[in-house]
Amino acid sequence: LEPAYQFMARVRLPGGVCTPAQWLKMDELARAYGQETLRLTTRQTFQFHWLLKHNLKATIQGLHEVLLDTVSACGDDARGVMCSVNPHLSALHAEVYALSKQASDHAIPRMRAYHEIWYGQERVASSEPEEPFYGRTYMPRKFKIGFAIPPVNDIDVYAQDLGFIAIADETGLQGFNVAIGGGLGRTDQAPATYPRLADVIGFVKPGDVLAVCDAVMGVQRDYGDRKDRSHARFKYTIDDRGLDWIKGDIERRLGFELGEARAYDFVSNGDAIGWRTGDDGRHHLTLFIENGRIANLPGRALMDGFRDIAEIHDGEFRLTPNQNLTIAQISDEKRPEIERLLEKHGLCGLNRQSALRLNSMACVALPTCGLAMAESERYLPSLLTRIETLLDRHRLTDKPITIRMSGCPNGCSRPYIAEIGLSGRAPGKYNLYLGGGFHGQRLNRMYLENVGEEAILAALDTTLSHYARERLETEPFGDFVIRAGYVKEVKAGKDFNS
Ligand code: SRM
Ligand code: SF4
Repeated sequence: LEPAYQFMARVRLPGGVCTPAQWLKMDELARAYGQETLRLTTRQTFQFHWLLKHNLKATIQGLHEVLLDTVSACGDDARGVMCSVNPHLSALHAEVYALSKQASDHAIPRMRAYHEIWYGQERVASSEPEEPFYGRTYMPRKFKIGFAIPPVNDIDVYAQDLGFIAIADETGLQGFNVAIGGGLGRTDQAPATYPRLADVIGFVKPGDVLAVCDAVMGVQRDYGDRKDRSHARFKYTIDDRGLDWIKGDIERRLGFELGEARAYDFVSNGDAIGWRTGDDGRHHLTLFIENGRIANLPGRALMDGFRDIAEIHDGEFRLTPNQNLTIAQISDEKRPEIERLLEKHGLCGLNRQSALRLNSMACVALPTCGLAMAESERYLPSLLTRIETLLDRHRLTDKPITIRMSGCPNGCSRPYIAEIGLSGRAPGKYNLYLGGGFHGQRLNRMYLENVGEEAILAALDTTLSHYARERLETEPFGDFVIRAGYVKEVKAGKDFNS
Protein backbone atom coordinates (compact mmCIF):
# COMPACT_ATOMS: atom_id res chain seq x y z
CA LEU A 1 0.00 0.00 0.00
CA GLU A 2 1.32 3.50 -0.80
CA PRO A 3 -0.13 7.02 -0.56
CA ALA A 4 -2.46 8.10 -3.40
CA TYR A 5 0.19 10.10 -5.30
CA GLN A 6 -1.43 12.36 -7.87
CA PHE A 7 0.10 13.83 -11.02
CA MET A 8 -0.39 16.40 -13.71
CA ALA A 9 0.14 15.27 -17.32
CA ARG A 10 0.72 17.73 -20.15
CA VAL A 11 0.16 16.68 -23.74
CA ARG A 12 2.45 17.59 -26.64
CA LEU A 13 0.17 19.29 -29.16
CA PRO A 14 2.15 21.45 -31.60
CA GLY A 15 0.27 24.59 -32.60
CA GLY A 16 -2.71 23.50 -30.50
CA VAL A 17 -4.29 21.61 -33.40
CA CYS A 18 -6.46 18.69 -32.28
CA THR A 19 -8.73 16.44 -34.33
CA PRO A 20 -12.27 15.57 -33.14
CA ALA A 21 -11.10 11.98 -32.51
CA GLN A 22 -8.30 13.31 -30.31
CA TRP A 23 -10.75 15.56 -28.47
CA LEU A 24 -13.00 12.59 -27.78
CA LYS A 25 -10.06 10.68 -26.34
CA MET A 26 -9.12 13.63 -24.10
CA ASP A 27 -12.70 13.74 -22.92
CA GLU A 28 -12.78 10.01 -22.24
CA LEU A 29 -9.48 10.06 -20.31
CA ALA A 30 -10.48 13.12 -18.28
CA ARG A 31 -13.77 11.48 -17.33
CA ALA A 32 -12.05 8.23 -16.43
CA TYR A 33 -8.98 9.52 -14.56
CA GLY A 34 -8.91 13.34 -14.43
CA GLN A 35 -11.87 14.28 -12.24
CA GLU A 36 -13.94 15.16 -15.31
CA THR A 37 -11.99 18.27 -16.18
CA LEU A 38 -9.45 19.33 -18.79
CA ARG A 39 -7.23 22.39 -18.70
CA LEU A 40 -6.27 24.33 -21.84
CA THR A 41 -2.88 25.94 -21.27
CA THR A 42 -1.14 29.14 -22.28
CA ARG A 43 1.00 27.11 -24.69
CA GLN A 44 -1.98 25.62 -26.55
CA THR A 45 -2.22 22.20 -25.05
CA PHE A 46 -4.18 20.02 -22.60
CA GLN A 47 -3.30 19.29 -19.03
CA PHE A 48 -4.87 16.54 -16.97
CA HIS A 49 -4.85 17.09 -13.23
CA TRP A 50 -5.47 14.73 -10.37
CA LEU A 51 -4.17 11.62 -12.17
CA LEU A 52 -3.50 8.91 -9.64
CA LYS A 53 -0.21 7.11 -10.08
CA HIS A 54 -1.84 3.82 -11.00
CA ASN A 55 -3.81 5.58 -13.78
CA LEU A 56 -0.83 7.27 -15.42
CA LYS A 57 0.03 4.39 -17.72
CA ALA A 58 -3.55 3.98 -18.94
CA THR A 59 -3.72 7.73 -19.59
CA ILE A 60 -0.50 7.84 -21.58
CA GLN A 61 -1.43 4.69 -23.51
CA GLY A 62 -4.82 6.26 -24.24
CA LEU A 63 -3.08 9.30 -25.70
CA HIS A 64 -0.91 7.01 -27.83
CA GLU A 65 -4.07 5.50 -29.37
CA VAL A 66 -4.79 8.89 -30.98
CA LEU A 67 -1.13 9.58 -31.84
CA LEU A 68 -0.50 11.93 -28.93
CA ASP A 69 2.10 11.80 -26.20
CA THR A 70 3.60 13.85 -23.40
CA VAL A 71 7.17 13.75 -24.74
CA SER A 72 9.05 16.99 -24.14
CA ALA A 73 5.99 18.75 -22.69
CA CYS A 74 8.16 19.29 -19.60
CA GLY A 75 11.89 19.00 -18.91
CA ASP A 76 15.14 20.59 -20.05
CA ASP A 77 14.38 20.30 -23.74
CA ALA A 78 12.34 21.95 -26.48
CA ARG A 79 8.86 22.47 -25.05
CA GLY A 80 5.50 22.61 -26.81
CA VAL A 81 5.89 24.50 -30.08
CA MET A 82 3.30 27.24 -30.50
CA CYS A 83 1.64 28.51 -33.67
CA SER A 84 -0.77 31.40 -34.26
CA VAL A 85 -4.40 30.51 -34.66
CA ASN A 86 -5.31 32.73 -37.58
CA PRO A 87 -8.73 31.76 -38.88
CA HIS A 88 -8.78 34.40 -41.62
CA LEU A 89 -5.77 33.01 -43.38
CA SER A 90 -6.42 29.32 -43.66
CA ALA A 91 -3.81 28.50 -46.32
CA LEU A 92 -1.04 30.44 -44.58
CA HIS A 93 -2.00 28.92 -41.24
CA ALA A 94 -1.78 25.42 -42.74
CA GLU A 95 1.71 26.13 -44.09
CA VAL A 96 3.07 27.71 -40.91
CA TYR A 97 1.37 25.10 -38.71
CA ALA A 98 3.03 22.31 -40.75
CA LEU A 99 6.41 23.92 -40.06
CA SER A 100 5.66 24.26 -36.34
CA LYS A 101 4.77 20.56 -36.25
CA GLN A 102 8.01 19.71 -38.07
CA ALA A 103 9.97 21.88 -35.65
CA SER A 104 8.35 20.09 -32.72
CA ASP A 105 9.06 16.61 -34.16
CA HIS A 106 12.61 17.71 -34.98
CA ALA A 107 13.46 19.28 -31.64
CA ILE A 108 12.19 16.64 -29.23
CA PRO A 109 14.50 14.05 -27.68
CA ARG A 110 14.92 10.76 -29.53
CA MET A 111 15.10 8.57 -26.42
CA ARG A 112 13.19 5.28 -26.44
CA ALA A 113 12.90 5.05 -22.65
CA TYR A 114 9.48 6.74 -22.83
CA HIS A 115 8.20 4.01 -25.15
CA GLU A 116 9.68 1.30 -22.97
CA ILE A 117 8.20 2.69 -19.74
CA TRP A 118 4.78 3.75 -20.92
CA TYR A 119 4.02 1.57 -23.91
CA GLY A 120 5.89 -1.48 -22.63
CA GLN A 121 8.03 -1.67 -25.77
CA GLU A 122 11.14 -3.85 -25.84
CA ARG A 123 14.54 -2.27 -25.45
CA VAL A 124 16.32 -2.28 -28.81
CA ALA A 125 20.10 -1.93 -29.11
CA SER A 126 21.27 0.64 -31.64
CA SER A 127 24.61 1.81 -32.98
CA GLU A 128 23.30 5.39 -33.25
CA PRO A 129 23.99 7.80 -30.40
CA GLU A 130 20.84 7.87 -28.25
CA GLU A 131 20.51 11.64 -28.34
CA PRO A 132 22.25 13.09 -31.41
CA PHE A 133 21.40 16.68 -30.43
CA TYR A 134 20.87 16.63 -26.67
CA GLY A 135 23.67 14.22 -25.76
CA ARG A 136 23.66 12.94 -22.19
CA THR A 137 22.99 16.32 -20.58
CA TYR A 138 20.10 17.79 -22.60
CA MET A 139 19.61 21.60 -22.43
CA PRO A 140 20.59 23.71 -19.41
CA ARG A 141 16.89 24.57 -19.00
CA LYS A 142 13.56 24.46 -20.83
CA PHE A 143 13.60 25.96 -24.34
CA LYS A 144 10.48 27.42 -26.00
CA ILE A 145 9.76 27.87 -29.71
CA GLY A 146 6.80 29.60 -31.36
CA PHE A 147 5.53 30.71 -34.77
CA ALA A 148 3.50 33.93 -35.08
CA ILE A 149 1.45 35.02 -38.07
CA PRO A 150 1.06 38.82 -38.11
CA PRO A 151 -1.02 40.84 -37.55
CA VAL A 152 -1.87 38.67 -34.54
CA ASN A 153 0.77 38.07 -31.89
CA ASP A 154 -1.45 35.61 -30.03
CA ILE A 155 1.52 33.35 -29.22
CA ASP A 156 3.44 36.25 -27.62
CA VAL A 157 6.39 35.67 -29.89
CA TYR A 158 8.60 37.96 -27.78
CA ALA A 159 8.19 35.59 -24.82
CA GLN A 160 9.73 32.65 -26.72
CA ASP A 161 13.36 31.57 -26.50
CA LEU A 162 13.14 31.25 -30.28
CA GLY A 163 10.32 32.90 -32.20
CA PHE A 164 9.53 32.84 -35.92
CA ILE A 165 7.45 35.72 -37.30
CA ALA A 166 5.87 34.73 -40.61
CA ILE A 167 6.44 37.14 -43.48
CA ALA A 168 3.97 36.64 -46.31
CA ASP A 169 2.80 38.56 -49.35
CA GLU A 170 0.10 37.95 -51.95
CA THR A 171 2.18 35.10 -53.41
CA GLY A 172 2.36 33.30 -50.05
CA LEU A 173 4.87 32.64 -47.28
CA GLN A 174 8.25 34.27 -47.93
CA GLY A 175 10.01 33.26 -44.74
CA PHE A 176 10.37 34.28 -41.13
CA ASN A 177 11.94 36.96 -39.05
CA VAL A 178 13.86 35.24 -36.27
CA ALA A 179 13.49 36.50 -32.69
CA ILE A 180 15.60 35.14 -29.83
CA GLY A 181 15.89 35.47 -26.09
CA GLY A 182 12.37 35.82 -24.70
CA GLY A 183 11.51 34.39 -21.30
CA LEU A 184 9.46 35.55 -18.34
CA GLY A 185 10.38 33.59 -15.21
CA ARG A 186 11.76 35.57 -12.29
CA THR A 187 12.17 35.24 -8.56
CA ASP A 188 10.92 37.75 -6.00
CA GLN A 189 13.65 39.77 -4.26
CA ALA A 190 16.23 38.45 -6.73
CA PRO A 191 17.04 41.33 -9.08
CA ALA A 192 19.45 39.19 -11.10
CA THR A 193 16.37 37.39 -12.44
CA TYR A 194 14.03 39.21 -14.80
CA PRO A 195 11.60 38.76 -17.66
CA ARG A 196 13.04 39.60 -21.05
CA LEU A 197 11.51 40.09 -24.49
CA ALA A 198 13.06 38.53 -27.58
CA ASP A 199 15.15 40.54 -30.07
CA VAL A 200 14.56 40.20 -33.81
CA ILE A 201 17.93 39.28 -35.34
CA GLY A 202 17.20 38.63 -39.01
CA PHE A 203 15.25 36.80 -41.68
CA VAL A 204 15.35 33.24 -43.03
CA LYS A 205 13.57 31.24 -45.73
CA PRO A 206 11.00 28.57 -44.73
CA GLY A 207 13.43 25.82 -45.73
CA ASP A 208 15.95 27.04 -43.14
CA VAL A 209 13.65 26.82 -40.12
CA LEU A 210 14.91 23.47 -38.81
CA ALA A 211 18.55 24.47 -39.30
CA VAL A 212 17.84 27.67 -37.34
CA CYS A 213 16.30 25.61 -34.52
CA ASP A 214 19.46 23.47 -34.38
CA ALA A 215 21.80 26.44 -34.52
CA VAL A 216 20.01 28.56 -31.91
CA MET A 217 19.39 25.65 -29.56
CA GLY A 218 22.98 24.55 -30.10
CA VAL A 219 24.30 27.90 -28.86
CA GLN A 220 22.19 27.64 -25.71
CA ARG A 221 23.03 23.95 -25.21
CA ASP A 222 26.76 24.74 -25.38
CA TYR A 223 26.91 28.09 -23.56
CA GLY A 224 23.89 28.18 -21.23
CA ASP A 225 24.60 28.27 -17.49
CA ARG A 226 24.53 24.72 -16.08
CA LYS A 227 25.42 25.69 -12.52
CA ASP A 228 22.63 28.06 -11.49
CA ARG A 229 19.14 27.07 -12.66
CA SER A 230 17.76 30.53 -11.94
CA HIS A 231 20.26 31.88 -14.51
CA ALA A 232 20.09 29.04 -17.01
CA ARG A 233 17.56 30.30 -19.56
CA PHE A 234 18.73 31.49 -22.98
CA LYS A 235 17.81 35.11 -22.14
CA TYR A 236 20.66 35.26 -19.63
CA THR A 237 23.13 33.60 -22.03
CA ILE A 238 22.30 36.37 -24.50
CA ASP A 239 22.62 39.20 -21.99
CA ASP A 240 25.88 37.75 -20.61
CA ARG A 241 27.58 37.22 -23.97
CA GLY A 242 25.94 40.01 -25.97
CA LEU A 243 23.41 39.76 -28.79
CA ASP A 244 26.01 40.31 -31.54
CA TRP A 245 28.21 37.50 -30.27
CA ILE A 246 25.23 35.14 -30.05
CA LYS A 247 24.03 36.10 -33.53
CA GLY A 248 27.55 35.54 -34.89
CA ASP A 249 27.71 32.08 -33.33
CA ILE A 250 24.28 31.18 -34.74
CA GLU A 251 25.42 32.25 -38.22
CA ARG A 252 28.69 30.31 -37.85
CA ARG A 253 26.71 27.17 -37.05
CA LEU A 254 24.30 27.81 -39.92
CA GLY A 255 27.11 28.52 -42.38
CA PHE A 256 25.33 31.61 -43.73
CA GLU A 257 24.33 35.08 -42.59
CA LEU A 258 20.75 35.85 -41.67
CA GLY A 259 18.95 38.20 -44.04
CA GLU A 260 17.81 41.63 -42.96
CA ALA A 261 14.63 41.47 -40.86
CA ARG A 262 11.51 42.33 -42.92
CA ALA A 263 8.75 44.75 -41.93
CA TYR A 264 5.69 43.38 -40.11
CA ASP A 265 2.89 44.69 -37.94
CA PHE A 266 1.22 43.22 -34.89
CA VAL A 267 -2.05 44.67 -33.66
CA SER A 268 -2.86 42.58 -30.57
CA ASN A 269 -1.84 39.51 -28.62
CA GLY A 270 -5.43 38.45 -27.97
CA ASP A 271 -7.69 36.03 -29.82
CA ALA A 272 -10.24 36.90 -32.50
CA ILE A 273 -13.26 35.88 -30.41
CA GLY A 274 -16.47 34.90 -32.26
CA TRP A 275 -17.30 33.65 -35.76
CA ARG A 276 -14.89 34.15 -38.68
CA THR A 277 -14.86 32.80 -42.20
CA GLY A 278 -11.50 31.77 -43.60
CA ASP A 279 -10.16 32.40 -47.09
CA ASP A 280 -11.28 28.86 -48.00
CA GLY A 281 -14.92 29.61 -47.07
CA ARG A 282 -14.91 27.42 -43.94
CA HIS A 283 -16.15 28.83 -40.65
CA HIS A 284 -14.29 29.14 -37.37
CA LEU A 285 -15.73 29.89 -33.97
CA THR A 286 -13.41 31.05 -31.20
CA LEU A 287 -14.96 30.67 -27.77
CA PHE A 288 -13.77 32.35 -24.59
CA ILE A 289 -12.96 29.62 -22.08
CA GLU A 290 -12.33 31.30 -18.77
CA ASN A 291 -8.75 30.46 -17.77
CA GLY A 292 -8.84 27.43 -20.05
CA ARG A 293 -10.95 25.34 -17.67
CA ILE A 294 -13.16 22.78 -19.42
CA ALA A 295 -15.67 21.29 -16.99
CA ASN A 296 -19.41 20.87 -16.62
CA LEU A 297 -20.16 24.10 -14.77
CA PRO A 298 -23.63 25.07 -13.51
CA GLY A 299 -25.60 26.14 -16.62
CA ARG A 300 -22.56 25.67 -18.86
CA ALA A 301 -21.72 22.07 -19.73
CA LEU A 302 -18.36 22.56 -21.42
CA MET A 303 -17.28 18.91 -21.15
CA ASP A 304 -20.56 17.55 -22.49
CA GLY A 305 -20.94 20.29 -25.09
CA PHE A 306 -17.52 19.89 -26.69
CA ARG A 307 -17.82 16.10 -26.58
CA ASP A 308 -21.09 16.28 -28.50
CA ILE A 309 -19.60 18.75 -30.97
CA ALA A 310 -16.52 16.54 -31.46
CA GLU A 311 -18.83 13.65 -32.30
CA ILE A 312 -20.28 15.44 -35.34
CA HIS A 313 -17.50 17.91 -36.27
CA ASP A 314 -15.59 17.22 -39.49
CA GLY A 315 -13.00 19.99 -39.05
CA GLU A 316 -10.58 20.40 -36.18
CA PHE A 317 -10.17 22.13 -32.83
CA ARG A 318 -7.46 24.69 -32.16
CA LEU A 319 -6.38 25.46 -28.65
CA THR A 320 -5.39 29.10 -28.59
CA PRO A 321 -2.38 30.64 -26.80
CA ASN A 322 -4.83 32.61 -24.66
CA GLN A 323 -6.37 29.45 -23.18
CA ASN A 324 -9.40 29.69 -25.49
CA LEU A 325 -10.80 27.25 -28.02
CA THR A 326 -11.46 27.57 -31.74
CA ILE A 327 -13.82 25.13 -33.39
CA ALA A 328 -12.15 25.35 -36.77
CA GLN A 329 -12.94 24.37 -40.36
CA ILE A 330 -16.70 24.16 -39.88
CA SER A 331 -18.55 23.41 -43.11
CA ASP A 332 -21.73 25.24 -44.13
CA GLU A 333 -23.70 22.03 -43.49
CA LYS A 334 -22.37 21.47 -39.97
CA ARG A 335 -22.67 25.03 -38.75
CA PRO A 336 -26.39 24.90 -37.77
CA GLU A 337 -25.86 21.62 -35.93
CA ILE A 338 -22.93 23.04 -33.99
CA GLU A 339 -24.95 26.14 -33.15
CA ARG A 340 -27.73 23.91 -31.85
CA LEU A 341 -25.32 21.99 -29.61
CA LEU A 342 -23.85 25.22 -28.24
CA GLU A 343 -27.35 26.35 -27.35
CA LYS A 344 -28.30 22.99 -25.82
CA HIS A 345 -25.28 22.99 -23.49
CA GLY A 346 -25.53 26.64 -22.45
CA LEU A 347 -22.39 27.66 -24.36
CA CYS A 348 -23.88 30.50 -26.40
CA GLY A 349 -23.12 33.05 -23.71
CA LEU A 350 -19.41 32.18 -23.41
CA ASN A 351 -18.35 35.18 -25.48
CA ARG A 352 -20.76 37.66 -23.89
CA GLN A 353 -18.18 39.23 -21.56
CA SER A 354 -16.49 42.54 -20.97
CA ALA A 355 -13.56 43.17 -23.31
CA LEU A 356 -11.28 43.02 -20.26
CA ARG A 357 -12.45 39.49 -19.36
CA LEU A 358 -12.11 38.37 -22.98
CA ASN A 359 -8.46 39.49 -22.76
CA SER A 360 -7.75 37.87 -19.40
CA MET A 361 -5.67 34.84 -18.44
CA ALA A 362 -4.79 33.18 -15.16
CA CYS A 363 -2.34 30.37 -14.54
CA VAL A 364 -3.46 27.22 -12.74
CA ALA A 365 -1.87 27.96 -9.33
CA LEU A 366 -3.75 26.49 -6.34
CA PRO A 367 -4.74 23.80 -5.61
CA THR A 368 -2.59 21.75 -8.00
CA CYS A 369 0.54 23.83 -8.62
CA GLY A 370 3.21 23.09 -6.06
CA LEU A 371 4.92 26.45 -6.68
CA ALA A 372 1.86 28.66 -6.16
CA MET A 373 2.08 31.38 -3.52
CA ALA A 374 -1.43 32.74 -4.11
CA GLU A 375 -4.65 31.88 -5.92
CA SER A 376 -4.92 32.62 -9.61
CA GLU A 377 -7.37 30.58 -11.74
CA ARG A 378 -9.86 30.32 -8.88
CA TYR A 379 -9.59 34.00 -7.95
CA LEU A 380 -9.25 36.06 -11.14
CA PRO A 381 -12.91 35.60 -12.23
CA SER A 382 -14.28 37.22 -9.06
CA LEU A 383 -11.66 40.00 -9.11
CA LEU A 384 -12.67 40.71 -12.70
CA THR A 385 -16.30 41.04 -11.65
CA ARG A 386 -15.23 43.80 -9.24
CA ILE A 387 -13.04 45.49 -11.87
CA GLU A 388 -15.98 45.32 -14.28
CA THR A 389 -17.95 47.55 -11.91
CA LEU A 390 -15.19 50.14 -12.33
CA LEU A 391 -15.14 49.69 -16.10
CA ASP A 392 -18.87 50.19 -16.17
CA ARG A 393 -18.58 53.35 -14.12
CA HIS A 394 -15.87 54.71 -16.44
CA ARG A 395 -17.61 53.46 -19.62
CA LEU A 396 -14.75 51.18 -20.57
CA THR A 397 -16.62 47.86 -20.70
CA ASP A 398 -16.03 47.43 -24.42
CA LYS A 399 -12.43 48.65 -24.42
CA PRO A 400 -9.99 45.73 -24.81
CA ILE A 401 -7.37 45.80 -22.06
CA THR A 402 -5.14 42.80 -21.29
CA ILE A 403 -5.03 41.50 -17.72
CA ARG A 404 -3.12 38.41 -16.59
CA MET A 405 -2.63 36.85 -13.19
CA SER A 406 -0.03 34.33 -12.00
CA GLY A 407 0.06 32.67 -8.60
CA CYS A 408 3.84 33.15 -8.29
CA PRO A 409 6.64 35.05 -10.04
CA ASN A 410 7.25 32.31 -12.64
CA GLY A 411 4.76 34.02 -14.91
CA CYS A 412 2.99 31.07 -16.56
CA SER A 413 0.14 33.31 -17.75
CA ARG A 414 2.71 35.73 -19.22
CA PRO A 415 1.66 38.51 -16.81
CA TYR A 416 4.72 40.71 -17.42
CA ILE A 417 3.55 41.57 -20.91
CA ALA A 418 -0.04 42.35 -19.95
CA GLU A 419 -1.29 45.91 -19.65
CA ILE A 420 -2.38 44.93 -16.13
CA GLY A 421 -0.29 42.14 -14.56
CA LEU A 422 -0.63 40.47 -11.18
CA SER A 423 1.79 38.00 -9.67
CA GLY A 424 1.12 36.24 -6.38
CA ARG A 425 3.30 36.92 -3.33
CA ALA A 426 1.31 35.28 -0.52
CA PRO A 427 -2.32 34.25 0.09
CA GLY A 428 -4.41 37.24 -1.04
CA LYS A 429 -1.33 39.35 -1.89
CA TYR A 430 -0.05 40.32 -5.33
CA ASN A 431 2.39 42.60 -7.09
CA LEU A 432 0.50 44.86 -9.48
CA TYR A 433 2.25 45.66 -12.77
CA LEU A 434 1.15 48.26 -15.32
CA GLY A 435 2.24 49.38 -18.76
CA GLY A 436 2.67 46.22 -20.85
CA GLY A 437 2.31 46.60 -24.61
CA PHE A 438 -1.12 45.78 -26.06
CA HIS A 439 0.38 43.51 -28.72
CA GLY A 440 3.02 42.00 -26.47
CA GLN A 441 5.81 44.36 -27.52
CA ARG A 442 6.71 45.83 -24.09
CA LEU A 443 7.18 44.55 -20.55
CA ASN A 444 5.20 46.18 -17.78
CA ARG A 445 6.64 47.57 -14.54
CA MET A 446 5.73 47.02 -10.88
CA TYR A 447 3.33 49.71 -9.66
CA LEU A 448 2.38 48.28 -6.26
CA GLU A 449 4.16 45.56 -4.29
CA ASN A 450 2.58 42.81 -2.20
CA VAL A 451 -0.92 44.31 -1.93
CA GLY A 452 -4.43 42.91 -1.43
CA GLU A 453 -7.66 43.35 -3.35
CA GLU A 454 -8.63 46.69 -1.88
CA ALA A 455 -5.37 48.36 -2.94
CA ILE A 456 -5.51 46.74 -6.37
CA LEU A 457 -9.06 48.02 -6.97
CA ALA A 458 -8.20 51.51 -5.70
CA ALA A 459 -5.18 51.72 -8.03
CA LEU A 460 -7.21 50.51 -11.00
CA ASP A 461 -10.05 52.90 -10.20
CA THR A 462 -7.63 55.85 -10.29
CA THR A 463 -5.79 54.82 -13.44
CA LEU A 464 -8.87 53.64 -15.36
CA SER A 465 -10.87 56.78 -14.60
CA HIS A 466 -7.91 58.91 -15.71
CA TYR A 467 -7.64 56.77 -18.86
CA ALA A 468 -11.36 57.18 -19.56
CA ARG A 469 -11.03 60.97 -19.34
CA GLU A 470 -7.74 61.67 -21.03
CA ARG A 471 -6.76 58.86 -23.38
CA LEU A 472 -5.92 59.63 -26.98
CA GLU A 473 -8.31 58.17 -29.51
CA THR A 474 -6.69 54.79 -30.13
CA GLU A 475 -4.29 54.81 -27.19
CA PRO A 476 -4.09 51.46 -25.36
CA PHE A 477 -4.23 51.47 -21.55
CA GLY A 478 -0.63 50.19 -21.31
CA ASP A 479 0.67 53.17 -23.32
CA PHE A 480 -1.48 55.62 -21.39
CA VAL A 481 -0.18 54.69 -17.92
CA ILE A 482 3.35 55.38 -19.17
CA ARG A 483 2.43 58.70 -20.81
CA ALA A 484 0.50 59.76 -17.70
CA GLY A 485 3.52 58.98 -15.52
CA TYR A 486 2.13 56.09 -13.41
CA VAL A 487 5.06 53.86 -14.42
CA LYS A 488 8.28 54.37 -16.35
CA GLU A 489 8.60 52.46 -19.62
CA VAL A 490 10.62 49.25 -19.40
CA LYS A 491 13.02 49.27 -22.35
CA ALA A 492 14.88 46.00 -21.69
CA GLY A 493 14.61 43.02 -19.37
CA LYS A 494 17.59 44.20 -17.33
CA ASP A 495 15.66 47.40 -16.67
CA PHE A 496 12.60 45.54 -15.26
CA ASN A 497 13.75 45.62 -11.63
CA SER A 498 15.26 49.11 -11.62
FE1 SRM B 1 4.69 27.26 -16.35
C1 SRM B 1 6.45 25.73 -13.92
C2 SRM B 1 1.91 25.64 -15.42
C3 SRM B 1 3.25 28.20 -19.24
C4 SRM B 1 7.10 29.68 -16.72
N1 SRM B 1 4.28 25.85 -14.94
C5 SRM B 1 5.17 25.30 -14.07
C6 SRM B 1 4.54 24.12 -13.31
C7 SRM B 1 4.83 22.86 -14.09
C8 SRM B 1 4.90 24.02 -11.83
C9 SRM B 1 6.08 23.16 -11.44
O1 SRM B 1 7.16 23.20 -12.08
O2 SRM B 1 5.93 22.45 -10.45
C10 SRM B 1 3.05 24.54 -13.43
C11 SRM B 1 2.01 23.41 -13.35
C12 SRM B 1 0.79 23.89 -12.61
C13 SRM B 1 -0.36 22.97 -12.62
O3 SRM B 1 -0.88 22.62 -11.52
O4 SRM B 1 -0.82 22.59 -13.69
C14 SRM B 1 3.06 25.37 -14.68
N2 SRM B 1 2.96 26.88 -17.21
C15 SRM B 1 1.89 26.27 -16.62
C16 SRM B 1 0.65 26.39 -17.47
C17 SRM B 1 -0.29 25.19 -17.38
C18 SRM B 1 -0.10 27.67 -17.05
C19 SRM B 1 -1.53 27.78 -17.53
O5 SRM B 1 -2.35 28.10 -16.67
O6 SRM B 1 -1.82 27.59 -18.71
C20 SRM B 1 1.30 26.63 -18.84
C21 SRM B 1 1.58 25.36 -19.56
C22 SRM B 1 2.24 25.60 -20.87
C23 SRM B 1 2.38 24.40 -21.75
O7 SRM B 1 1.37 23.96 -22.25
O8 SRM B 1 3.52 23.96 -21.95
C24 SRM B 1 2.61 27.29 -18.43
N3 SRM B 1 5.15 28.63 -17.78
C25 SRM B 1 4.36 28.93 -18.84
C26 SRM B 1 4.82 30.14 -19.45
C27 SRM B 1 4.16 30.85 -20.62
C28 SRM B 1 4.76 30.46 -21.95
O9 SRM B 1 5.59 29.57 -22.04
O10 SRM B 1 4.36 31.08 -22.94
C29 SRM B 1 5.91 30.58 -18.73
C30 SRM B 1 6.69 31.90 -18.92
C31 SRM B 1 7.58 31.87 -20.10
C32 SRM B 1 8.91 31.31 -19.76
O11 SRM B 1 9.07 30.08 -19.76
O12 SRM B 1 9.81 32.09 -19.47
C33 SRM B 1 6.12 29.61 -17.67
N4 SRM B 1 6.50 27.60 -15.50
C34 SRM B 1 7.31 28.69 -15.74
C35 SRM B 1 8.42 28.66 -14.84
C36 SRM B 1 9.56 29.71 -14.77
C37 SRM B 1 10.63 29.42 -15.77
C38 SRM B 1 11.82 30.32 -15.61
O13 SRM B 1 12.51 30.55 -16.59
O14 SRM B 1 12.11 30.77 -14.49
C39 SRM B 1 8.25 27.52 -14.03
C40 SRM B 1 9.17 27.04 -12.89
C41 SRM B 1 10.44 26.39 -13.40
O15 SRM B 1 10.59 26.06 -14.57
O16 SRM B 1 11.32 26.20 -12.55
C42 SRM B 1 7.03 26.89 -14.46
FE1 SF4 C 1 2.27 27.62 -10.71
FE2 SF4 C 1 3.55 29.92 -10.56
FE3 SF4 C 1 3.13 28.81 -12.92
FE4 SF4 C 1 1.11 29.82 -11.63
S1 SF4 C 1 2.89 31.00 -12.36
S2 SF4 C 1 1.15 27.81 -12.60
S3 SF4 C 1 1.63 29.44 -9.55
S4 SF4 C 1 4.41 27.98 -11.35
